[in-house]
Amino acid sequence: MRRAAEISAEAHCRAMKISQPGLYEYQLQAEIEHEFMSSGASSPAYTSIVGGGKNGCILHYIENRDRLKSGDLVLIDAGCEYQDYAADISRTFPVNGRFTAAQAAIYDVVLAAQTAAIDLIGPGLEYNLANEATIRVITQGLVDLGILEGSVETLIAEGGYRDFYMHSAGHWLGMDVHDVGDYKIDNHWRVYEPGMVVTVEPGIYISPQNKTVAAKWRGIAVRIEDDVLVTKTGNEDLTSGVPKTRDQIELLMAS
Ligand SMILES: [Mn+2]
Repeated sequence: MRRAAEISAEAHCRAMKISQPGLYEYQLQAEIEHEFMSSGASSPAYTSIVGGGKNGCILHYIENRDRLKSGDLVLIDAGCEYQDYAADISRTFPVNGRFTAAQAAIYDVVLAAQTAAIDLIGPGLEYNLANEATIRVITQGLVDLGILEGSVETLIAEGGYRDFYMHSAGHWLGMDVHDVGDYKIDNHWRVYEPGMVVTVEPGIYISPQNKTVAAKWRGIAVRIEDDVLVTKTGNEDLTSGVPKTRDQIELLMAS
């Protein structure tokens, strides 16, 4: 799994470095999958998602046939299968290498949510704490940006964030990308044990048709996903080989 994660991280770096306006989404897919298999992976672990601009709002977008535009983000969810084990990484970066102010604001909320969630993964901690952390940080962030209105507590209790964050924070990862294993036992959240691997993948998706938000936000989609191993003392991010802060991404893309 460590090797599957390394290869997949390297492939995402390759996509960032080669990205430019005018390429087709499938051309980034080709770069990613070339990197997988030339590094010894047998195949992608699932159909690669490469969504430029508003296509990132479509959660399982696999057409990958549109042209990438300057000023848009591109959301890539792709991981390889190596010796029967899967990796699963998402990164979102600007097609032209520079985040706009609106994209940066959304990006930083998603990254803060992911960081908060990873901090809550470790032996003895309940599975759902990380998910709850992503909901809290994303809801607070959307309120701070004026995208949601009202009290954070009420928006969380009533699911007011779900127009923008409509999936949960992750899943077990192993020989299958959505690996076998219970999330609850006897109606109680499972507790992490060393050796488990889980994905952490919060996102914010602002529909291009959403007239309740200012025009500058519409069509922005960001997901950040890493593969996290539970260790005896905490956790280890197996996919840290691909940058995820805005500065790191812009630096890599400029190189
Ligand atoms: Mn995933």
